[in-house]
Amino acid sequence: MSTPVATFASRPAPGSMGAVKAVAHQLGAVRHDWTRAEVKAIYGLPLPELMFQAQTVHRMAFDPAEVQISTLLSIKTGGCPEDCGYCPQSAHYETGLSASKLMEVEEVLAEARAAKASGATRFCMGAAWRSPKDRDLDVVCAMIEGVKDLGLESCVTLGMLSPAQAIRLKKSGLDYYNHNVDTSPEFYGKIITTRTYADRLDTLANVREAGINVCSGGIVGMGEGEDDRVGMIHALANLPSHPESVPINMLVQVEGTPLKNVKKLDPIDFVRTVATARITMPRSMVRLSAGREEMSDEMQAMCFLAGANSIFYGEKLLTTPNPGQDHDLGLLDRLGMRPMP
Ligand code: SAM
Ligand code: DTB
Ligand code: SF4
Repeated sequence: MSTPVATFASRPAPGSMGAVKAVAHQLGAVRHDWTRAEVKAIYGLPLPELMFQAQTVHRMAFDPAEVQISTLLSIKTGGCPEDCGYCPQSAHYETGLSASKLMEVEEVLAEARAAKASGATRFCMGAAWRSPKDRDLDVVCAMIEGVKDLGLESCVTLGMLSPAQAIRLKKSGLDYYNHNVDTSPEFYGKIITTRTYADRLDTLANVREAGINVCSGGIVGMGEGEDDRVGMIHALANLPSHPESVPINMLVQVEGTPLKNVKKLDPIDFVRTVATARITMPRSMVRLSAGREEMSDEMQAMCFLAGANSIFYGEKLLTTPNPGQDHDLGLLDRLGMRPMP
């Protein structure tokens, strides 16, 4: 069967009388040479067309009724030296969060066992570090080994990594490393000043080089424009290999951070971002990540229709609330969807 080619008109900018642009691309083709104009045209398709393309692509690689259930745990909370404007864990802002030191291996494994018992197949551990110290990495490697022994997929997010640190993590059996580009290269400096976009890309290259699967996405609803959401997807989709996992977070506004009270994003723009990620990175897991606590069930359903196929499950993300497990299982049931085995 030949790959379908989509040729449709994208919408003119709202309020403009500009001519519609044609978008022609092979649905489901894995490409790394997307132009920003192509990504923008996809993002701007009439919503029914955008959703149709996203669903077509989704079905080529995945069962659209399945959602992967991941559990998150903050293994080292708060006191982070970085100044990420969205983050409750940055020491630069007064968010009322008390910093704690790295958890004990056994405590973490007890949480992993509980996550498995409640249906998670993936366990992600996050640490509020700029980068890990080598002695901390030894402890994290023991956690990863324990999580793997439970038969769970493992993911960690620990900040910037050197090539040697990435190799050390790979040897412990790590499946995925999460490190988000967060936003477009142009908007990045408005959100974070203590490290650069190039630093982020260097860590992603070190992770890839070590043979670990890459998990990289970003946050929307930070006051960025449409071009920044497009720029973020463009940056991810043009990496030498697509991240195997692409988390799309809606900003969780936290009191005390500079982004508290930024204008809320139109939910439809969130759905467009998810669909654009699905279409441009056809074989990646697209994760509907932070921000679900404030999303309606209907909006989450639209995200699944747009090609999202993973959620974080459990009452807490790293430090902020997430929907309850009963609510999530009820939602999947109402949608006739099911956790990925
Ligand atoms: N310190 C490491 C780092 O930044 O790479 C790992 C932990 S950090 C909390 C992981 C990711 O969580 C960030 O890259 C960001 O995309 C996301 N995140 C943090 N605070 C958030 C918020 N308030 N809303 C949405 N996503 C957030
Ligand atoms: C990602 O992109 N989102 C998750 C995970 N990777 C580590 C983290 C979301 C954190 C939301 C804010 C908090 O709970 O502290
Ligand atoms: Fe630190 Fe990560 Fe939060 Fe940035 S996002 S302040 S690096 S914990």
